[in-house]
Amino acid sequence: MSTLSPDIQSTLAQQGIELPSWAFGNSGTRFRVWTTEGTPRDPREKIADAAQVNKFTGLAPSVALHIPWDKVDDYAALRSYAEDLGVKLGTINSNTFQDEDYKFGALTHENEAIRRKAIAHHLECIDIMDATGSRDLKIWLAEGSNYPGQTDMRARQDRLQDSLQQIYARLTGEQRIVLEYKFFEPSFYHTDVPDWGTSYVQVAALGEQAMVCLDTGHHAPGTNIEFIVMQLLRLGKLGSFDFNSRFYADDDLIVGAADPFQLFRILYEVIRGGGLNNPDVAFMLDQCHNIEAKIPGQIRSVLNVQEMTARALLLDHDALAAAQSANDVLGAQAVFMDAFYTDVRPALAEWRESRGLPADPMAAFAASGYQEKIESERVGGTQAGWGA
Ligand code: PSV
Ligand code: MN
Ligand code: MN
Repeated sequence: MSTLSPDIQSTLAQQGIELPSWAFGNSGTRFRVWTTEGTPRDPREKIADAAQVNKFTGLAPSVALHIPWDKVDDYAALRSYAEDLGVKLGTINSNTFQDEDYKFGALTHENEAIRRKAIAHHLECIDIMDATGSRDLKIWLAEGSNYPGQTDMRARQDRLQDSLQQIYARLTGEQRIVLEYKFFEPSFYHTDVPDWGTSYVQVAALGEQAMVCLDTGHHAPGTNIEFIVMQLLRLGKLGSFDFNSRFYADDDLIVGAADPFQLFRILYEVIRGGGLNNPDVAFMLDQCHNIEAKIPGQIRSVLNVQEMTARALLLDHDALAAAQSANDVLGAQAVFMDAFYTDVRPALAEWRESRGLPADPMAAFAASGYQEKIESERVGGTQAGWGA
């Protein structure tokens, strides 16, 4: 067991991980969307569930919305509803992947009317950000092609830049665009923003208020993700993370579940690059809980991030630097692995109690009766979910 120094404790106290509203709705795969009892029926109920995660962990102070899934008439009212529950509204995610018009593209479409419609959707998202007080507009584009020769990939890059420029021009004050990349899916041959390099090139041409969003599930198997984290931090262009874990494709499983060591390595580079508690780097989850309970699934997720952060903070930087500069391969690796293998759970439980939080948030939530309450109250109505 480790003890956490006062420095580590105060660093941990500032950690905040944004939750995706869609994690609380029903989800599934292309084969079936599973239903669960007590699932939220509207954006308010999703926010209420997210507030529970924050209540039991103190780690999740904001909730990201997805438009139009979380469309409401009055965003200012939604904002005060959230704030009354102790959470803020965070990143606004645009959605150009469920409209028939966007079958062959949205911000890259060669038909000007369709491209204008997609740009208008993003401008509407920025109007929403004005009302919710959100800083970030997250853009993920489901655009690309399935067959070689199907489309002019180069012309699409030019149209994408033009569309992004029009959206960027509408940002006010501190608002930002974060452009998310993904190597495949739903297109299988080419994707218009497939990798961090393309996202970087597109946002660098826009200006300082445009950054890259790194979703941990959006890389080819075997990719060294921490290298990308290092590079983007080095370039001052890492805007946000979408955390989740994967075994095969974009599985959207609980962060740290598939490969805790990878999460540790990423967080080490975040710390090394000054990104932890750096207001320019937003930490978000992008997950779906298809078969497990959703609120505990999110509690488990933020605790996983906190545990790997604490382990990465324990790393002895001086010893590592000394071993590295002596080219002591095994010595450097031992220093690195010592931190990774340190069990921080008892120390974090003590730390939580000292801050008036439950030592075991999973058990405290289970004992709270909240799940039983929503299961009995939220009967009937349309259950909100991925795509609803
Ligand atoms: C796409 O796979 C993605 O990661 C984007 O962030 C979307 O907005 C999100 O999933 C929600 O489905
Ligand atoms: Mn994502
Ligand atoms: Mn994804």
